[in-house]
Amino acid sequence: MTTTTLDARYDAVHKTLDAVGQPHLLEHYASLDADAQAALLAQIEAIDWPEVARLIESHVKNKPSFELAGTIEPAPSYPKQPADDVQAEKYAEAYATGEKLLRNGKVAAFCVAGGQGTRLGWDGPKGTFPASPIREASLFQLFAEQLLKLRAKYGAVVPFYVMTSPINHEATVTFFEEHDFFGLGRDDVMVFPQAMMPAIDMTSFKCLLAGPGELALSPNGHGGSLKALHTSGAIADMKQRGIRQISYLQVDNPLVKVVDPLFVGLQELDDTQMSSKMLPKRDALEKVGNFALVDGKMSVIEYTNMPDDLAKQTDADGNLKFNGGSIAIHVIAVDFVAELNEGAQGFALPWNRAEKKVPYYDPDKGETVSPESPNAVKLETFVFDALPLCDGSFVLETAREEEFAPIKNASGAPGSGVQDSPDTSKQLQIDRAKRWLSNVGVLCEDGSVVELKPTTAVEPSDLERLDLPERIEAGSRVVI
Ligand code: UD2
Repeated sequence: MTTTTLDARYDAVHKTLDAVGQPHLLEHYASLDADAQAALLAQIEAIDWPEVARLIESHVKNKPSFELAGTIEPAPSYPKQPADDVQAEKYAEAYATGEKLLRNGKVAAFCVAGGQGTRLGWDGPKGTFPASPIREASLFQLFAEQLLKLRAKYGAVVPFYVMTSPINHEATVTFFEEHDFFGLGRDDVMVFPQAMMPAIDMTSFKCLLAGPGELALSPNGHGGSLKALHTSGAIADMKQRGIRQISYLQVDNPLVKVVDPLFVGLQELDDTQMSSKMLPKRDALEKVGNFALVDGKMSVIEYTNMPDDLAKQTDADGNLKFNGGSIAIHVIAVDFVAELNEGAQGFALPWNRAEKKVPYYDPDKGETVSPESPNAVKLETFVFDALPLCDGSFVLETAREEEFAPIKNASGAPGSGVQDSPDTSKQLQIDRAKRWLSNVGVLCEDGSVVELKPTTAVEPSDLERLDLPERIEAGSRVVI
């Protein structure tokens, strides 16, 4: 029975692959045992082959040149601090609205953690990386602790959704299980994998095998989250819980506000569908997306697609014209994701091409070879490309030192100047903790190291009325 089913599946898969010029993927099929055969067929069946064939023509055989068509203007943004009394009133109302949503259990947190984190060189899902300065708490733990604090403050659960990829899914689930879901409760954490795309050889235009019975696959980009939220049942689960807004974060930023009442409340008040946080760029070419209105539509132009001359343009005062950098923090309406997926037309985000070194199976050598230079094209979609599909979207400026301390690159030797590393992130976490404590009168001497647990404070006002030390002495290491 099983064999007949496998045979039937093999025939169907073979036909599909033949039609798109990729039958070599089954070349070693006969040498595999039944389990491996079934696993290979399952991998192949999960892929939209006509789409892959189209993309090979458009994005592999050809390098699509990114064209900035239409009018491109800097996107307006809400300032960090309200500009006048009217705006101050609006911010206060938005904050209160966000808090009400939290109290009524209408907000979910969603972390995209399907990336491969290759730059960091950490052997495991990035969320398991020890990120905090003293406790070495993992990124997942730091986010979970914020959620516990929000639960304590508002008396309602903020469910946590985590997107993995098939590559790190099991390791992520095991990590949460080993840590007893950090006290959040298994029922309020949902971990689901995103879809994958095959890596395509740059010269033969064939999809690569990682082994005789395995495709070389990689996650389809965080844009894949908008489909995965639907196919995994996460959106249905959110609807059932009455969730209205999704607070979207990347896995790499320990200073992110997992839910910001002001941000969520503004989206509710403005009745927008997907909105973003931004900070002024460090310099014209900082590796963050650029907010722009393209033909009047809110967009992010990724740094890799932003022409240098446009990035460097200045206004009459000599300030960068496109100074709004995206830090990949969004609030997304549940209804928007549902509409995208349930709409009669379906939806598609543009694909991005990246040339990468992808290990591949060499049948002559009978082994997997690691190339020394890029040999393959990987294809990804980006979540921010959903912004132009929105009916309404705003940008909220935020303070870099308060909300952005990403961990992207392995720390260099002291003095090497590597940015966005565990070392730079820890320093930013310490600096913020000291700033918050100083504001409530704690004297933090130079040379002290302080870690503020998210269960103690998710914002400065949480420290008021706490029993805190008067002074933290130089040389001491204190967790509060
Ligand atoms: C991202 C943004 C950049 C800026 C910066 C801020 C993109 C393309 N660029 O740059 O504009 O906002 O962050 O820190 O996003 N991920 C998945 N599945 C995937 C690929 C990525 O879940 O298939 C997750 C990944 O786990 C991480 C996040 O997306 O949480 C960002 O991925 P990245 O490291 O590729 O993005 P980066 O740092 O180049």
